[in-house]
Amino acid sequence: MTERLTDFGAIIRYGNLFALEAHVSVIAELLMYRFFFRVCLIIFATITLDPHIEAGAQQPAPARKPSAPNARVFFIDLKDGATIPSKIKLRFGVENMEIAAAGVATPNTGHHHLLIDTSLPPLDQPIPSDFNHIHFGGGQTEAEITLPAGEHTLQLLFGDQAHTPHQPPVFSEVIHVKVDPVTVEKTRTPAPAGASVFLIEPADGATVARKMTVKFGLSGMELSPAGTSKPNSGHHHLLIDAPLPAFDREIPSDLNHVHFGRAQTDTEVTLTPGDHTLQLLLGRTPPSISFIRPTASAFTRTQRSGSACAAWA
Ligand SMILES: [Cu+2]
Repeated sequence: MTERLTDFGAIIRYGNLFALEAHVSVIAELLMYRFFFRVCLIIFATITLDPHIEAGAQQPAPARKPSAPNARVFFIDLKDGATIPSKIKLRFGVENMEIAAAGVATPNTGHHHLLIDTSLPPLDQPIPSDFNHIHFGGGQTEAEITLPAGEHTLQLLFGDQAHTPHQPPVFSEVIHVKVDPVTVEKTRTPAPAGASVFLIEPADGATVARKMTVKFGLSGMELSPAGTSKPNSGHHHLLIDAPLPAFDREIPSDLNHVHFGRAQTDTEVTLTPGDHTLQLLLGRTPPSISFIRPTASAFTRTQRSGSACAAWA
């Protein structure tokens, strides 16, 4: 800071010398303001932080209750690395201690706390209560939770009647889970009345070439690429030999559910000889959500006779 202040002096002095006074003093002024602002900010931050530092330092650690020898808590039927549905019922186990509701001061008892996507809190303090630290102060041993798609960690931490971990603390191993996006419920956007999607090509019952072009039609709505949030719009999904998927879930993405997220209106499909079904389903993608009312076209049956090497219509 001192160095910078000297610099300001230099700028101002030399500024005068080179008759650039006005210009330089504006810069100097701006720099001064910046310096002043920074000093204010530091002072402000110190004032703001201080009470917290003091509060943390002065909070007396509550007396911790002893845990029973070999006490342990664990998830029942949940393995580390498991892929789980978005909504899941978790069951909590405890061994060598008993469950008691919060406030009940019986020795060798406590209640479960579920830690979601967080590490162990300070063990000599009451366990925080928020979205990441869920208390089961009623003595519950199971809970239904809903997690967003993706990877998460789950851990159990036992707490006494005052929500403070025992001494030594009793906690489970960290369980890593992956939530399958297909199981995440989606809020659906209403489709305008009369909107429909349909296959322009091929016709229902047509015998087609093994490799053929499928053309998609849409009326009463507009096409928009995946990820855009234009109202009354969506993109095509071609269902090949697949029934309609659940409408309140993300449309699966695999060989039987082909997404046309760039708002394409046709595609080339290669089918094995035999009977197949093709169906269109209009959908939207996150963040603007997945499905609209099923405006799926009628099934189009395409056929290919078993005889090989012929020219297909
Ligand atoms: Cu608690």
